[in-house]
Amino acid sequence: MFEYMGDRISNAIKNIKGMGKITEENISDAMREIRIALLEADVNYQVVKEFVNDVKEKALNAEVGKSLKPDELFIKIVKDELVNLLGGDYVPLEVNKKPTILMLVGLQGSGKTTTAGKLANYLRKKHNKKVLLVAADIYRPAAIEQLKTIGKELNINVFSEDKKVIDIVSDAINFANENNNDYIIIDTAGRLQIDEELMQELKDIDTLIHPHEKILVIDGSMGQDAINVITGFNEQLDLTGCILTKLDGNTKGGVALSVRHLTNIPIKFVGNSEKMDGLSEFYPERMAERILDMGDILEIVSKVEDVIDEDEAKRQAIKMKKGTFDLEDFLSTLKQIKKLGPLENILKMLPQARKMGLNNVSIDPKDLAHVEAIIQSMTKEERRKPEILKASRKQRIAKGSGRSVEEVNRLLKQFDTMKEMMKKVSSGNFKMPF
Ligand SMILES: Nc1nc2c(ncn2[C@@H]2O[C@H](COP(=O)(O)OP(=O)(O)O)[C@@H](O)[C@H]2O)c(=O)[nH]1
Ligand SMILES: [Mg+2]
Repeated sequence: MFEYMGDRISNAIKNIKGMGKITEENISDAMREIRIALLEADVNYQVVKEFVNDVKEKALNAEVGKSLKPDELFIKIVKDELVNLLGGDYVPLEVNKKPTILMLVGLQGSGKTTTAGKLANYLRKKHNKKVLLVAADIYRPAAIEQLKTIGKELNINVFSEDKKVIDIVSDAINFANENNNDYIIIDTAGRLQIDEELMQELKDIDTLIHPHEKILVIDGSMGQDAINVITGFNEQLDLTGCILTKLDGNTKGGVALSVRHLTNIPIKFVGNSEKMDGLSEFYPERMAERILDMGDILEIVSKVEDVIDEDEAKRQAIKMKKGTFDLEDFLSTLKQIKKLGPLENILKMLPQARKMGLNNVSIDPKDLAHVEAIIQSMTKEERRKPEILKASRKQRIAKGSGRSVEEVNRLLKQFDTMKEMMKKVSSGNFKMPF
């Protein structure tokens, strides 16, 4: 998402490099590129116009000081304005009531049921909450089944009854109170278009139970129409936030840049895969940095923190520093890395990832599995002291792992290179390649 737009903007800014100061003429090309980039990403026309004007005005009035060169200053202004456009501060989810009630609304197919599961998973993992999912989309039997399947997959309770929606939700609240649930997520029905009947049902639920969060789930790939949908729901329900789904792949994502400015409704999360962990908190600052290819280290850190065993990581870091990191440690690192999910997704978030071509790297999970198989076929002693590996041992390992001797050699060589690099990094002699 946003990659193409980000590249265009970054390129435009590059041209300002080397110029002594910011003048209307110096930045006019960059301003035009930014304007086109935003329009192509399907950002609302009015929003683009205001954004471009704001950046221009700020840039022309800015003092080029000692610390920032004109291009750095300009990029800072663009970044700050992007952050503004994306909504300024991160607006977290209400989590402190007991039970906190969250109602998901939206058109059919926008991703409500999937997002209900993702949120339940997130709340349990991140906030340690005991969540109850409520099946309130009763018009399509398949919808209830879908939520139940998700509940089973996540091992999270799904409340469902053969009653009217209003009765289901009030029974669900009683059930949650009796069962010590901290959080209730109501998966409501959607329509292809906003209609009276749907709105009335949602308003009835709202009046009866006053959910703490009323979140619109919206397909982020649907373009400008999304704004009308958001406004339509908001007029009736006074939304507390929205979640943009399907922002994976090549989605243009311009909606993300228009929502806050046009509707004042905060984006709380974005969905970026069909899987249950495909949900990210929406931090405007991090998003702006990703658009400008400044990377999203904090998101990486938060992912790593979720899955990595901290003590083990510390132990390994110390060994890396000392240069005593061996294949046994490498195997344990590999196992932890695997928990992070596809590596491509992590590489993409590194600073200058696009410049280094890391956004298009594809890593075959099989390669990692082969590496693991090879190391596993070694004895403990061999893992600790790879230098004892001579021809006959290598042959045994190749046989045991079903790989070739060449592959065993390649792995050993890569491991040596990696060890060398670690030493450099920890001794401070390592320079990033840009
Ligand atoms: N790629 C992708 N697909 C999603 C995402 N969220 C939902 N989907 C898919 O969109 C389709 C509709 O989702 P569903 O939750 O049933 O929508 P609902 O009708 O609003 O409940 C399903 O095939 C989901 O797997 C997302 O963030 N990314
Ligand atoms: Mg559904």
